[in-house]
Amino acid sequence: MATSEQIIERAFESARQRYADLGVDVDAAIRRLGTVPISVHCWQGDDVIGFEGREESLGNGLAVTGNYPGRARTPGELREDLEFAFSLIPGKHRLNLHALYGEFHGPVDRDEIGVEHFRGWIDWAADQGLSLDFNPSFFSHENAADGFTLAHVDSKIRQFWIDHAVACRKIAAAMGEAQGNPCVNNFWIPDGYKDSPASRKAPRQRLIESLDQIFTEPLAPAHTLDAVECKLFGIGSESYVVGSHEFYMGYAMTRNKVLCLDAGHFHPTEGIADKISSVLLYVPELLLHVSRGVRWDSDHVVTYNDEVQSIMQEIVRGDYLDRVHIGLDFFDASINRVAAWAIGTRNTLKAVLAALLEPTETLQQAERDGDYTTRLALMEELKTMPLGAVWDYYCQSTGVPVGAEWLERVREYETAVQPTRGSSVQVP
Ligand code: RNT
Ligand code: ZN
Repeated sequence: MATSEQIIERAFESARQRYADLGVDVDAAIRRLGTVPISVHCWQGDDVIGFEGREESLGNGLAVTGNYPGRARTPGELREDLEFAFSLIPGKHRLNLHALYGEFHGPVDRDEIGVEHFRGWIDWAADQGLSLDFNPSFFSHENAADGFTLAHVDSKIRQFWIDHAVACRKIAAAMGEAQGNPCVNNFWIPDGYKDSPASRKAPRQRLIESLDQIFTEPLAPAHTLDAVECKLFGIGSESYVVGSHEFYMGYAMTRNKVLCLDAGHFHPTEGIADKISSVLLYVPELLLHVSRGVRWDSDHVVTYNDEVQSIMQEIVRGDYLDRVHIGLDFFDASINRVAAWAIGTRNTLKAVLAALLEPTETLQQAERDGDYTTRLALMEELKTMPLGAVWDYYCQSTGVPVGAEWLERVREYETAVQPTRGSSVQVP
């Protein structure tokens, strides 16, 4: 009787033949997939709480719902969960840290943080062979309590956040230097109004001034790249967000910054896939926050849906894999948090694989020839090609669980490791 490994291999052999018939080189697609890092966000692991010892819930429009047991409460627990999550995900990826995840050992305000608070993460990442990305944290803090930070009317508050941002750029540069590749440092600034502003202009003028101050010091692009993330609306900023798409599109273009597009930050029926080929005409690189909004920017776990498939198709069809940093941004506390990472990251990678398994040249030639019949027919046939067989083989050959086998591992982990954790916030 054939072993399950042999069954996977046989299915792969026949899938490889089916794709070859369409002119697709499956081995080349798998090799390319192995070079695509996904920047996995640390904050799914603990509901965006971090290690500052705060007890209060999130602020500034971020909302996490659910109370699934086993939340990581210390850097050690978070790393333990991440190591386990990465063991369920094929390929080599990155870890995206927020500033509030430093190891502070006592009260350290956001404007006082330094590389020393991230030494543990840098060492751990080196040990794991992982690279790091970073984010200043402009939320869940008394200086952000009224919904404004870098665009605040009070110059002292603006200065506090400028100092935080400058400190974060130094940390990101140190991470990049240590790992030998740029640490993408993403700026999301929540500032906005719940109700109709009397001046949409003034906060934008203040924000651009604050940002220009923050970015005065040029840092080596080999160490860190600054990214700016736009948003249309949030909880408590329904009527106006200072850092809108137009604001940051212009900012990134004129200041040579990476633009960050979050899949949940636009009108509910607006996707980010169509934007990629436009913005890459004007900005050098893009950062994506692959996420899933359900009716609003709800940050649900990424599923293998049309939106994610279109995003990856656009990246591959446009030959943009080297100019797009693929990051994740979701937080769900109603399911096992490690499973959330596994589901969202595996789906993102599966969508990259599907895009790499398209006969791109054939489709684009048909289009150039005006043969839209072939274009549509092939795109539809591709939907039922044996992607799953190639994905399973990729998982098997990289030594990670095949199919829903990863869920069994999560169940074991859930019984062996996570129950030892209480539910309260613990100061490390
Ligand atoms: C919020 C933004 C932002 C955050 C993280 C925690 O709407 O999407 O990226 O989710 O920085
Ligand atoms: Zn985001």
